[in-house]
Amino acid sequence: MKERIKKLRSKLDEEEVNALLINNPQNRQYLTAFTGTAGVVLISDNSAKLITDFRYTEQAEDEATDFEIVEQGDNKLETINRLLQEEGIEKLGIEAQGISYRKYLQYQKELDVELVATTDVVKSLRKVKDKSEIDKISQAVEISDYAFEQIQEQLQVGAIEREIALELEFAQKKQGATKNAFDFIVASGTRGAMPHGVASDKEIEAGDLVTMDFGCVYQGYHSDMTRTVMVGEEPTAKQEKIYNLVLEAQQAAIAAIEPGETGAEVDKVARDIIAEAGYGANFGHGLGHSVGLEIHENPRLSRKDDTVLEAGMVVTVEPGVYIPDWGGVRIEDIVVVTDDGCEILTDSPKELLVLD
Ligand SMILES: [Mn+2]
Repeated sequence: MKERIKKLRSKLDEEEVNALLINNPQNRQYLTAFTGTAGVVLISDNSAKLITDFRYTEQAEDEATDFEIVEQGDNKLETINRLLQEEGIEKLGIEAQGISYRKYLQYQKELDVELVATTDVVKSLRKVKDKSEIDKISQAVEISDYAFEQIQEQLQVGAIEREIALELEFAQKKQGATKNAFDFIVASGTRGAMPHGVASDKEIEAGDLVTMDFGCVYQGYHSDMTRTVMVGEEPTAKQEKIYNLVLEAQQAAIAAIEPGETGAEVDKVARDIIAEAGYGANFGHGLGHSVGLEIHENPRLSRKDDTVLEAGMVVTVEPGVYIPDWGGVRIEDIVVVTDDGCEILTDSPKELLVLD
């Protein structure tokens, strides 16, 4: 954590503030290693403090070993104000996205400092993951791979989408996941045309393509994967064609990922392949997003993101084709950008599985 504190301190001048107050829960965990759910971080040139309440002080002492733990009194803002005055802080950076407008008004009233809104200061540090973060993401991905292997036996004609989602959750939690990464998508048959069709009461029918998009949280870090499989029957020519098109686009995009490329350039590789086949209008979302302490982080692999990729960034690659009244296909892996390309963390097979 010392390295992260140091990097953040180097931003104080840039932001023209004497100290930063961090409210965002993921930023708090990133900086301190504290996994409790309440507390604010105060970082200046001379100190690194974690202010939390009575319920958490012991846990904070254990986890946030590079921080001075301050137990807040009955009035948290009074405690913060006292710390600011002790250090002679005049300009305090606050996270524009970390607090509500109501809180902002309270800060204005109770803190005797000038407040300076900052944007994405900690988040910009989080874009490139270090080894310990990549290890945790890899573990989360491994848990999801395990769940995908387990679910194949239950993916059969007559299974209910919601049951499949529940079994995926059970398999992941049994392997050590603490939470679901999001509401799982299990979309079969024509429902597959909805990119975000969360699991419903629909029964899976023979000849359905079934898209499952799921993930878990392991030690704070997320996995995210999508596989589309056939159930009950061999694929029709069109099902096979669309599947292979999405797979080709996905593999080409992965092959294009390396430091120096932008998110927009990588998105274009997949998008051009799908568009040339005549399905450009059926791929209506970005190619991928970063993952870490949050499920959707920046940079994105998207037409709108010109961020240059760097080694250590961890992104999903998830092209899809969605055809109304027919169905859809999406295939998603997580990759980590390396010095000369990328490494695919997701290990599940990608050829079209026919399950029965
Ligand atoms: Mn995703």
